[in-house]
Amino acid sequence: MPEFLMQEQVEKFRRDGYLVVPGFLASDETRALLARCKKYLDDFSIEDHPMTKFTTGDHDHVGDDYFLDSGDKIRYFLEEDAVDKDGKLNRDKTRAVNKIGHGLHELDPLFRQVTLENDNVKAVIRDLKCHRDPVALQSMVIMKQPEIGGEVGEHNDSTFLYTNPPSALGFWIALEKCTLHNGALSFLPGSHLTAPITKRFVRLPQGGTGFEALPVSADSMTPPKGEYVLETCEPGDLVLIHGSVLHKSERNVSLNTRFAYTFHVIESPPYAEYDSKNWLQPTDAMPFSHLLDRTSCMYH
Ligand SMILES: O=C(O)CCC(=O)C(=O)O
Repeated sequence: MPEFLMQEQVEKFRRDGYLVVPGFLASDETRALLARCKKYLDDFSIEDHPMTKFTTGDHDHVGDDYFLDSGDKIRYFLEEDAVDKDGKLNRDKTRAVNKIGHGLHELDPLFRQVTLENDNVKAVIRDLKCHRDPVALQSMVIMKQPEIGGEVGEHNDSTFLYTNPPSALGFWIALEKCTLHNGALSFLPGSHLTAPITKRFVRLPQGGTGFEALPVSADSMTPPKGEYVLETCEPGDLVLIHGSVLHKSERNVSLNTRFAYTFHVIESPPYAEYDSKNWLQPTDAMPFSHLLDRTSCMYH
């Protein structure tokens, strides 16, 4: 018997590659996280910022140290359309940040509490039975600012958080209402079973980041079938995202923000290998935190 999810939810996750879990966080927890995000925006010092942008598009160069060294820090990445050609913000800083990452789950007590210290997170991981010794490796708040919140193109998360074999699992929690107009997530159900991981996001030897092709056998290249399903969410809803499922989100064309908190979990050695090519590297001071107590890893 699952501990937190219902059996039908576990089966739905296995079939579709994602699952919406309504009301995962209580409304006071959700409100506290949202208030914390707003405090980060108020405290943001734009004067010290290298104007780094982050996009998951193939052609954008995102390889600067501000991004690559953000795994054990709390750093700010700007919406592309918030920065003029001369590098100046064209709006208030609190409406210019696209995301904050990638060490919130380690460094901020509130985010730590809902991530590493959350018994429901641990129970969900045990329920899904995808990992034996899972670690949390990154976290972000994604803001999707009004009118300019950038689209996130079709992708799967194991491309960006690659292990061999692939093992990424995303926890994505709506902190505000997510609608058709402000960039709710949409998914291609079942694509985690048919779409292979064809490339991985790596640190390039010459500096910066790029994509490296992965060997994929011709017979595993089934073009994904079906249609994208939009998943609108209420504040506090959790979306579990299998690392291989294709998903995306559209540009925020509304006047509302769309704040969400997300963190990712991967399997650890000897069950999966995480190598030095990955853009995100653990540091001695901040290794990836194990989520389950090691004796309970034998649970599976
Ligand atoms: O929050 C979004 O709009 C996109 C999130 C996403 O695709 C991800 O976390 O993999």
